[in-house]
Amino acid sequence: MKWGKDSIRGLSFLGACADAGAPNVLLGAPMDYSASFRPGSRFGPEAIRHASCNLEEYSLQLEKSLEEVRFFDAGDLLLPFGNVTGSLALIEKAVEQILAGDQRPFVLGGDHLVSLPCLRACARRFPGLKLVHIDAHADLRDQYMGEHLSHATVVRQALDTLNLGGVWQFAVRSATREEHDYARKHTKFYPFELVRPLRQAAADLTGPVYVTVDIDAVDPAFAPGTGTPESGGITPAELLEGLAILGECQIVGFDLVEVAPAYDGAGITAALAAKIVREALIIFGKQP
Ligand SMILES: [Mn+2]
Repeated sequence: MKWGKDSIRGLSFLGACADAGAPNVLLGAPMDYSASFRPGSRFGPEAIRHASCNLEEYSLQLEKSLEEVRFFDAGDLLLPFGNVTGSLALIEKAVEQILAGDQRPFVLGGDHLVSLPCLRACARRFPGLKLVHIDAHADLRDQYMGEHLSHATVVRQALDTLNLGGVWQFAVRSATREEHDYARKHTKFYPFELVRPLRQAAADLTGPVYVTVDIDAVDPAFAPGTGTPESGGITPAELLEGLAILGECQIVGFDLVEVAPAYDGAGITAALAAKIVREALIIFGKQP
């Protein structure tokens, strides 16, 4: 597909360049029809881009600037509303195209199910791909209300259908008993925390790694604009520190999902999300 023809160009993220061949590509996947509680994350990418206007390109924490990272903002995909499998197929095709150009995808959800097609494309290109999952929820259900394709099943689907080199889960504080049992058997499961266990796990994260961040990993006090808020979460500072630790690893794809701006009148969730995206681009972005 040709960017701008099959995708909508709206406001671009801070510091984006006009070169579609840039080494990094930001892409919105505004699908929220698998959300189990409050929908609205389809408006996440737009709100994150808008909030990015308030940021400096320079990161004081990283002592690096977004100006040192070339990235193209491909806008939001036009998805067939209500059609889950059709939307997932389009997202997968778009990410596949980014990877085929030797570019790195940075995807903005949408609900968490958008990570599945991103992972499918990345796992095909990078055999043995490892997954780092930062989320309040385990997302390990076999099905939700009879559906295997749901934002509550995404990590389970990835484990069941892709040949991954392992899944590391951090900051989880909500699961069913079945999910908890499954996590103990099949994932590297580090509930409640991020920084301390990630420091220890980073040495095992060799080879290509995909990072998915659900904004609800952060406490709803800092990120209320999300579909399934869960109290007792990590702080924004902890999440940003975690991303910096992951900078030691070979990150081949990244997504940030579940920002639903309608539940946050002050826009603090989108402000945080924009900062997470800026830091992720600086930390994981391929240099030209
Ligand atoms: Mn979640």
